[in-house]
Amino acid sequence: MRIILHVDLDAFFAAVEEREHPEYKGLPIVVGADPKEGKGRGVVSTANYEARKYGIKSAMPISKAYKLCPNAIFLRPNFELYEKVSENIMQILRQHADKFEQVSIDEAFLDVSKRCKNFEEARQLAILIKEKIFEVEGLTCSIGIGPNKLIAKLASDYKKPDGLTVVEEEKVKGFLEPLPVEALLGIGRKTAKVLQEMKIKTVGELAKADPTLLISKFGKVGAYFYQMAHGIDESEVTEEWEPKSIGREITFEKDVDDIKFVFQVLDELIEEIYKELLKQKYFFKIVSIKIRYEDFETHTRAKTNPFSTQDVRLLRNFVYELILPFLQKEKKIRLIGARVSGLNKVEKQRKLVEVFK
Ligand code: TTP
Ligand code: MG
Repeated sequence: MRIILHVDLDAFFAAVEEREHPEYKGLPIVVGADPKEGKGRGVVSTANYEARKYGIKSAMPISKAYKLCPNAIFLRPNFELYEKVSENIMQILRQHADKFEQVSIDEAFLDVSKRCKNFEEARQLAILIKEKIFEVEGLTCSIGIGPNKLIAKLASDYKKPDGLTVVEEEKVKGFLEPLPVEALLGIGRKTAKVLQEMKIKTVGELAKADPTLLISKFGKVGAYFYQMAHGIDESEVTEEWEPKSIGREITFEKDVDDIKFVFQVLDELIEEIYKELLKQKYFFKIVSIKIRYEDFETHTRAKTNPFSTQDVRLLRNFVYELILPFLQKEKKIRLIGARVSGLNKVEKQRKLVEVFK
């Protein structure tokens, strides 16, 4: 039997700001782009729970957030600080896991199957972890405990903020049944709508659906939906996650349709990424791009190079190649970004070549 914890910090960026500014306590806080009195561009990174009462949430246009609550405290994100806080917390978490996997800046899985004999011991460990995080960083988190990553993640989401939800193997079915299908990873609004047409609204209903019908409707992922609905997830907690990536993105002051200008800005972003790579002495393997149109339709694409490199021409070629198909639309562009990941301190391939020379 496996015992997995999923830890997710509460309103992370906003909670850090609240800690840094005790004078904001109890007030709605929105971290994100400058609202410029409702005319601002860009989006909300996150909002504290007070601000969420007004309907403000992550990824919403900042102008809409301003409309919903003009009196909220609007702050620009301080990524350096959040990254430092995140590092400290991940270090605490790592110490309490047999296997550890950081999933994002404020989220991690801990496999504790060896160190905890049963779910009760895991619950005690989770309480201890919550206390430590609060003691060291003054922040709260929500923890889910389950027999696999899927259930642990759903459980941490179940009660927020400052939640602790334990779902033992025998309780999985009852826990999943009433959840809306959108709670499952990969089921967004579009898929949920198709499912609804099939009279499937809850995970329990999804579990009872005919799997061949799901596959005929959704292809391979249909089988995956069916598995998730039954609480099946064999994936391991893996430590291979590459925490570092270097990226830059920009939201234009005005939506843009001048392709030449887009390439100019892209070149600047690439140059900045390249400088940062040299500064931090990293070699990359993966290049990704992001583009958002005026109607908020957003796309990301990535391409992996077979070896680690620091070659700025390769970086530029990859970015161009990835972004090109998205520049041939009628729509104006609101945001573009580029990122390198799969970072390494050594240029593996070249070392090998040198050995064989
Ligand atoms: P989340 O864990 O998704 O959100 P949260 O921690 O703010 O709130 P919750 O209590 O619901 O967990 O994301 C972690 C941080 O990542 C969040 O504080 C800000 C950042 N983020 C963005 O910048 N943009 C986004 O769209 C999302 C979802 C998060
Ligand atoms: Mg969070």
